[in-house]
Amino acid sequence: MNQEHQIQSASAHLSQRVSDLTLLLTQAVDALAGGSPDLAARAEQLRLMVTRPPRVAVVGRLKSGKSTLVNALTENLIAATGALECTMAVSMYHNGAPARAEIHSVDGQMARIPLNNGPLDSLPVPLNEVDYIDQFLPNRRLEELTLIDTPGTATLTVENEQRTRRILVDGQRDTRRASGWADCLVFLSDSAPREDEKRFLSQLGMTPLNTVGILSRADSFGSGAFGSIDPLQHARQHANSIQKKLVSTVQQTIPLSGLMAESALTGKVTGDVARQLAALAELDRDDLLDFLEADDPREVVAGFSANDRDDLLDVMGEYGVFAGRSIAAEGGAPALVKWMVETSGVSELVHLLTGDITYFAVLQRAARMLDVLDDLASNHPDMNHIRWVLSVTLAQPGMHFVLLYRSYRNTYASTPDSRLLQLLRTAVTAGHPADTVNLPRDTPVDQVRRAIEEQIAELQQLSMSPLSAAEDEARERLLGSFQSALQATI
Ligand SMILES: Nc1nc2c(ncn2[C@@H]2O[C@H](COP(=O)(O)OP(=O)(O)OP(=O)(O)O)[C@@H](O)[C@H]2O)c(=O)[nH]1
Ligand SMILES: [Mg+2]
Repeated sequence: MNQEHQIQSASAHLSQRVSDLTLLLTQAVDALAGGSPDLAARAEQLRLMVTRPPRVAVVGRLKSGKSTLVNALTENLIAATGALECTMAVSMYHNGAPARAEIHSVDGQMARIPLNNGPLDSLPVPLNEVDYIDQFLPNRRLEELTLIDTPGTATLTVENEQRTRRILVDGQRDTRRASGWADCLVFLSDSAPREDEKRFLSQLGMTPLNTVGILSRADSFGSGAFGSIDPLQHARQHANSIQKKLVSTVQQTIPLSGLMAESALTGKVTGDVARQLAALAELDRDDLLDFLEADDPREVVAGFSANDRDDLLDVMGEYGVFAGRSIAAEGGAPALVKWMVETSGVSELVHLLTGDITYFAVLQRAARMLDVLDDLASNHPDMNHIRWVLSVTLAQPGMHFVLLYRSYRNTYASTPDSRLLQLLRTAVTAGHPADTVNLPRDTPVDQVRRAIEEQIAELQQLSMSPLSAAEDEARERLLGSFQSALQATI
């Protein structure tokens, strides 16, 4: 089997697992609801959590391009960008009709505003009374993913950071808010993340498996469009070096131009834009710089007002103008849009978010659900019913992967440099005995067995060395997992 086939079939078995797990968790919720009226109410929140599309929280520094990315992902101008007050509240984006915003206040009130064209641009209550905003839009991408756009985190904007924390950090501890919990994370940064950002990330309870890093504003990276190195290439190299530093925090770091993706995918790149750009194709570098900087660009290109030029820059950015003009001249708007989507990095992100990340997102929510059940099983008056639900749920074979993932999450939180993490990560995605020991699936079975046996022996040896409580549990789970892989080779 060639490499590509292996990858495809690997993802296919993960998407099957996503459906199996969703069914299993829904059954657990049904069983929980049968307990008492109070449990039924709690079950309702959990049901919303386990049945909705995976929810991606978009977090990052102030003005790092979070809302622009939400627009690019939904191919719709739904998230306000720039300086509006509503960019300072947490907004959740869901698929739904009619298009509307529901503004939830901290006192539990809700105000509904219809959305006709364009994003919500004002708030019906003072910002400091807003808890969060639900926004509904009939949208294909939102059928696959729901999104949480957060106000920028930065020490300069303490209130913004508090609003983000209230939903993403404190909200996690509140089961009445389970339907709002995030299942995975996109973290934007336009340079290497700072210590306070890494600390913030660690408080969100995610793992590197469900966290994607974005090196944002890649089109203006380094010295920008007019520097000696292409900014997108420069960003790609830099993303690789950031990834090396962040390997214990994010699964992958993708360089991205949200601006180019947003413009190309939301219909801003019109025939007029392409024609205007094409008119700049023959300018040399210095003339183009003059054109961009002149008070009156008509001095450089006839018929171009300062407004036209600024509008063009808003749509394309400097790099888009610089590198896109020859493409516009040759192929018009269709070629320009295609180039912008390809260069922006957005396809890579969509592929990741709608692919394997979905599996980790479902594992994350399943692990959360187990936490809730564990907690209720020791604190709720109806604990016998909950213990029954837990025992039936845990006995399902599909839960094996949830328990492995929970072990991964707990080990990551307590011992982030544990060598068991790599083994857990492999075990959680394996769909074939050979996968568990990183061998190709067509490896002779004896060789696979030997590798698994060696792994088991190594794990048994580990009982002699000092391990954290989470590592100890991880070791047990891994032993179980390798033993079943061994059984499966017979
Ligand atoms: N050149 C360039 N500009 C971008 C990019 N993404 C966003 N911007 C611009 O940066 C400004 C801020 O973008 P937003 O998407 O509002 O950023 P944000 O992170 O949501 O900002 P806050 O919510 O206020 O923290 C806007 O003017 C965008 O047009 C990008 O990829 N390249
Ligand atoms: Mg924003």
